[in-house]
Amino acid sequence: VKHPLQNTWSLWFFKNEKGNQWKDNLRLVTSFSTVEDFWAIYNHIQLSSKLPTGCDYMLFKQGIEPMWEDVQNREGGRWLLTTDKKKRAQDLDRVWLETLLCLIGESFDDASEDICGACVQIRQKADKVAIWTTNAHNKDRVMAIGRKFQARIKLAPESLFYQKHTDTANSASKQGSNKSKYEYII
Ligand code: M7G
Repeated sequence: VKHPLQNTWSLWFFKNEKGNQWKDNLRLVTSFSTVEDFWAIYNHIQLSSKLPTGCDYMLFKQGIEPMWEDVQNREGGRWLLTTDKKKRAQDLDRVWLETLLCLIGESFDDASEDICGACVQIRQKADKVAIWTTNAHNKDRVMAIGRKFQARIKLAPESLFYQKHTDTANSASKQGSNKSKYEYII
């Protein structure tokens, strides 16, 4: 008999095909709701560190699309971890797996309700791992999630920032402005 998870989770994949709209490059891979199905999928897909530049994996609760526009994300934000390229080989896959286990294991106590999902993004300059939460104003839950996340991934404290999706979207649309605004820092 399989061991049920508290939530059903959907795995998404993003591949940067130039000329397409961002949403057209996003694919729902599969959904799962047991521990055994999680490992079957995890063991079947490519490790993050082996993906080409520009690709993302996203793991979101079923029913929440991995985009700012989803009603569950609109008021939310993300704890963002930017990983040192030099340490990628040793850190990225470990950090992403730990992130996945935090999510499916509901590791954030009551604050687990605020979890929407998580992403890993392979980029030229620095890879990113982020946990998305549903409401940037739920400060207690946001902080509880951030602290737990930091403790679980065991990385340097200065590297974790929380950013509202509205601020991420704004700074993305303003050309030349790469100033990032952060709500919370651990
Ligand atoms: P990114 O892939 O999150 O980071 O965003 P990157 O700059 O390191 O590659 C790149 C671009 O993808 C953004 O500037 C947006 O144009 C688009 N994009 C990313 N996200 C997460 C969304 C989203 O949730 N909704 C929409 N409409 N576009 C997005």
